[in-house]
Formats: sequence, C-alpha cells, structure tokens
Amino acid sequence: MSLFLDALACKNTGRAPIWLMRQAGRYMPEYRALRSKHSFLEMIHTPELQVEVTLQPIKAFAPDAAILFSDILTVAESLGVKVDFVEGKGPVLQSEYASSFDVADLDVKGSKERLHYIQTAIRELRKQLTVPLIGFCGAPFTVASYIIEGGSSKEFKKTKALMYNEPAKFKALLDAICTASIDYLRLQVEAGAQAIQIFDSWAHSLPHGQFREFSKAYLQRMAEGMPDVPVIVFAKGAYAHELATLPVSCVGLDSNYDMRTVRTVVPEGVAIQGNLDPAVMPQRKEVVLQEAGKILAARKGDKGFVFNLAHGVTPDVPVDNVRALVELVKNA
Ligand code: 1CP
Repeated sequence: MSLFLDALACKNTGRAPIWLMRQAGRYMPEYRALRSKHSFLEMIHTPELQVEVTLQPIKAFAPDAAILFSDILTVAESLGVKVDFVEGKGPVLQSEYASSFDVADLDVKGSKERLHYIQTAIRELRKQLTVPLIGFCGAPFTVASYIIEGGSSKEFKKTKALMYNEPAKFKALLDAICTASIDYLRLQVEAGAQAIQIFDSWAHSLPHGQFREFSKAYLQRMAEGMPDVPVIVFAKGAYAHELATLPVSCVGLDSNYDMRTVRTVVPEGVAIQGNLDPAVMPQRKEVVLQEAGKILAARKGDKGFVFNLAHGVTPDVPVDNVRALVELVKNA
C-alpha cells in the first residue's frame, strides 16, 4: 500500500502524496557534514554513502517516496566522458564533444558494465525503506547538452550548432545516450527501484518541432524500453501536453502550469506531479504554507496527483520550511 504508487496509477482516494526533487542535498546539515568529508563524485559512487544520503530526508521529514542519491551525469561518465564537479562551478565534462571526440569514441558497449554499481545501493535501500524508491536518469537531450557544452549552459549555443548543422551526428550522440540510459534504468528496476523519473531539465530551450525530433522521440524510446514500472517524465518549463502522449504514468510539471486548469493539458488517466515554485521555499513559512495550500486546493480529489516542487530544493532553503511543507501535505 503506497499513496505514491496509487497516485501514479491514478487510483489514490486518500490525501496527496509528497516527495521533493533534490530532497537530499546541501540545504540539509546532515548532508553538508558528510560532504565536508567526501567529494560529490565519491558520494555518488560509494553505495554506503548513497544509502545514507538517500535516507537523510526520509528520516528527517518522512516524505512518501525516496529518490536514489546519484546524478544524471553518471550516464555520460559510463560512456567514457570524464565528469568532475567543481566547487562553485558545477559539473565540468572534459572536452567538448563537437571538437575533441566523436560519437564513435563513446563506449556504449562498456557502459552497462560501468553502471552496474548502482544496484548495490538500491538493493540495500529496499531493505531499509518503508516508502517506494524512485530511480532516475536524465533525458538524452539534457545529458547530451552537458557533454557538448562541457558543463552547465544558459544558451546551449554549441548544442544548437551541432543540432542545426550536423543533425545526423547529434542524433548519433542522442542514440548512444538513449541506449545507455535504458540499460541504466533497467538495472535500477531489476535491483528494486519501484518507479522511475526521467529528467529533461533543459528541454524548454528547444523550439517545438525540435523538441519532438531531438527530445521526445528519445523519451518515447526510453518509455517503451522500460519493464513494468511507473515512469514519471519531467521537463522543466514546457511541453506537458506532448509529454502526456508518451507511454508514461505521470508528467512532472513546472510552475508555469496553473494547477486549477492543468487537466485540460494532461488528461485524466495520466498522473500529474508538481508544481510549487522552488523560489517560494526560502521565504517565510506562512508564505510556503499559503502557496502550497493553493496547489493542494486546486488538485483536491484528483486521484492522480503527486505534490512536488516545480524543480529541485535549493541550498538556501531552511530545513524547517521543508518540514512544515511535508506536514501540511500529509495533514491535508
Ligand atoms: O556539491 C554538491 O554537494 C552536489 C550538489 C548536487 C546534488 C545534491 C549535484 C550536482 N547533484 C545532486 C544530486 C542529484 N542530482 C539528484 C539526487 C536525488 C535528489 O535528491 O533529487 C538528482 C535527481 C539529480 C539530477 C540532476 N543533476 C539534474 C536533473 C534535475 C534538475 O535539477 O534539473 C541535473 C540537471 C543535474 C546536473 C547537476 N548535478 C549537480 C549540479 C550542480 C548540476 C548542474 C545543474 C545545472 O546545470 O544548473
């Protein structure tokens, strides 16, 4: 019995379940204490640390689902791209795809073997957790953008240059990431992940036609390649009506969708997840509760609704606000 899994199946007749994207992370003192002793890469590659960090928010707030502590860039790494996380800068991926190596250099065959380690943490978490465990990966377009840009980007200039000038080469890269990501998700489900979320964080940078061709087509392949497990697809900022036509259980919504009218965009039968503006979270507690209350009221009685933020918890959020938010939703 799980409110979260029931909601993903659009069969929840109880209160709305809640979990938060990036519910583990730098806003928690427990996380910062561990992080002061280990690098981020070490943390996502050491099963004992992955387990501990995944459980930190579960112990602190008891949300209705856990999300595995890892990162979307593990797939890039498994393909042979060197990934580092630099303090104050974020991810740094060695070399730009376009200029220094070709898709033929990506090791798609060896990637699955290199991703096997993910199963150890998942198996241990399933022994310890009483709420469902969400596995995840990035969407091919979003992961490709990190590989091509060499890190985070605002304008995606190099990614778009490759997409418009050499679409076949861009698709070969997307294809390699897609294959590795399907393997990765299947490994996670085999080890015990009970739901999957695919993050297409940067899909909103694409015009509609390009979104269909260079992002949605690969999301379709991923969703079709999953065993029998609920899949949530999240694209920041856009295209919920497109995502709703994929063979997925749930669409994650950014805060630019009005929760009162969202069922005209995502039909009944597909669950929806979201969508409190993360910028609300560092504000006064009354404001957090007031804004969350509006979303709860808008989706009251919806059997397919999962409360979440519209994007991840940021490092400046007071722990007390997260606790108050989870309590509000659980007592609604
Ligand atoms: O310094 C630190 O301590 C690392 C901060 C951190 C954390 C806690 C990073 C670096 N990643 C994570 C964990 C993480 N990343 C999770 C864990 C589970 C959870 O609690 O939610 C998940 C699901 C992700 C996914 C992820 N990583 C995404 C997709 C979701 C999103 O936020 O849009 C993306 C884009 C990344 C890349 C990434 N990882 C880390 C950073 C700083 C970034 C770059 C973000 C950017 O480009 O703006």
